[in-house]
Amino acid sequence: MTAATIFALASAPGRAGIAVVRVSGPDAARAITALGCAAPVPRRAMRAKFHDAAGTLIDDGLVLWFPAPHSFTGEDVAELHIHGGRAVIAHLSDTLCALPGVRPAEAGEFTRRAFEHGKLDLTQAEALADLIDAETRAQQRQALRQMGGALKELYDDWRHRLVQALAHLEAVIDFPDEDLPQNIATRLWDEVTDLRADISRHLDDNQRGERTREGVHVAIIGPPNAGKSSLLNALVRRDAAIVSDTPGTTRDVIEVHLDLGGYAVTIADTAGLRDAGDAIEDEGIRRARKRAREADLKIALFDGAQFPLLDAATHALRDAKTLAVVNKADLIRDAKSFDERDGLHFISVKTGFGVAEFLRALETRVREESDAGTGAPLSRARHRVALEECRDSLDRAKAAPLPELAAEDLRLAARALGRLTGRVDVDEILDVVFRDFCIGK
Ligand SMILES: Nc1nc2c(ncn2[C@@H]2O[C@H](COP(=O)(O)OP(=O)(O)OP(=O)(O)O)[C@@H](O)[C@H]2O)c(=O)[nH]1
Ligand SMILES: [Mg+2]
Repeated sequence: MTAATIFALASAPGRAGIAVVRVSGPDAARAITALGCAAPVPRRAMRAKFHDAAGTLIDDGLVLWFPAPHSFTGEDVAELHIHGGRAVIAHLSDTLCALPGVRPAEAGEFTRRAFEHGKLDLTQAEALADLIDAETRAQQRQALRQMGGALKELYDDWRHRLVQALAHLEAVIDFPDEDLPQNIATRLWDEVTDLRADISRHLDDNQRGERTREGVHVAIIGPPNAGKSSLLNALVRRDAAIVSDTPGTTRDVIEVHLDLGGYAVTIADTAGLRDAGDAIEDEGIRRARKRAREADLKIALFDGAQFPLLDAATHALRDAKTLAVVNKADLIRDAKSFDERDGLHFISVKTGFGVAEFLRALETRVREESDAGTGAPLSRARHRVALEECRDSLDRAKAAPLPELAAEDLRLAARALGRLTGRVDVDEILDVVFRDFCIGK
């Protein structure tokens, strides 16, 4: 059965200057002819008047023709540029839908076809989705790098090395009496050990890629009335959280998203830490502590009205992932206190004192938690799971009592890598065997 020809609005829905409708599949050429367009020159924007079956004008626009296989999907693709009005888009969609063999595309179907035609692998397809969702520069950068094949090349290379090692092991098993190169077993296990080390290093990246993609989680914690909600509002420049001089104002976790120096950050304002004795506030404080535990970074906010006293419960939560800040610096008379003592940042949300410097420090920490800007960090939990499975299989292979069992584990390891890029085939193992050693003649 031949594939259906699919079409969809490729630009965002709604009113716009221009809308782009993409058509892909074996009937794409017939579809544009049916719309009344002359045969277009490949990859050239051509002026076109689109008509429906009754000959009524739909719109005056452009058509771009990408014949297979040199198109995004690998099939014949036409891009129809029309005016972005609802009536025009609906008229064109209805006309296309009425053509035989043509139907609306399902979600992700163009990319799926591109994958099926080998135009991109799974990591590139994921990167394309990430690029469309990217809201910050760092997310954009990471998605572009991955779309360019950074992860694909890395995983394909590992898989190639593994398949090679497996082929050599199969040779040792199947042809023990043949004239195999010397030390072949030692060499293949050295290669497996090296590969395992490479995978471990990649996994052990402190989840930078995932953080860039999903955002760095920052929790603001501190005693009641320190100005946590005021700081949150200042960061997002709007009244996201209620501020009042009543201690215990914030009870639930309040989350806001912001772009900090190009990095996606989720900041959580939490209930002030104290022995409240009030069931609702206690629950809020339990949530605050939970959020503090789960956060990538913490801002421990102390109340400058109490300074030099630092709240003990907050102080106890300070660790390497904490930026310690004293707010209400405007109430501190002794300006000498502001010397960077104890790693404390002094700010006043009220007057703006020290806030810009603190933001820069926060930005630096967020950058450190995210993608370092080079290399190809793994960006999804799916990658992590598959790589951990691969590493476990390699460990089992190394510990296996029989070469046959080791080979099975290496096969599982290769399959885990194959799942990452969406390529799982076994014939190539045989190919390598016969290319490397002319066994059996
Ligand atoms: N003088 C001074 N007052 C401030 C400053 N920042 C906040 N405040 C005041 O401190 C009080 C408490 O502020 P909030 O932001 O509600 O404090 P919070 O830490 O969220 O308090 P809880 O939600 O109760 O835990 C409010 O009256 C703010 O106006 C500051 O820099 N200087
Ligand atoms: Mg608050």
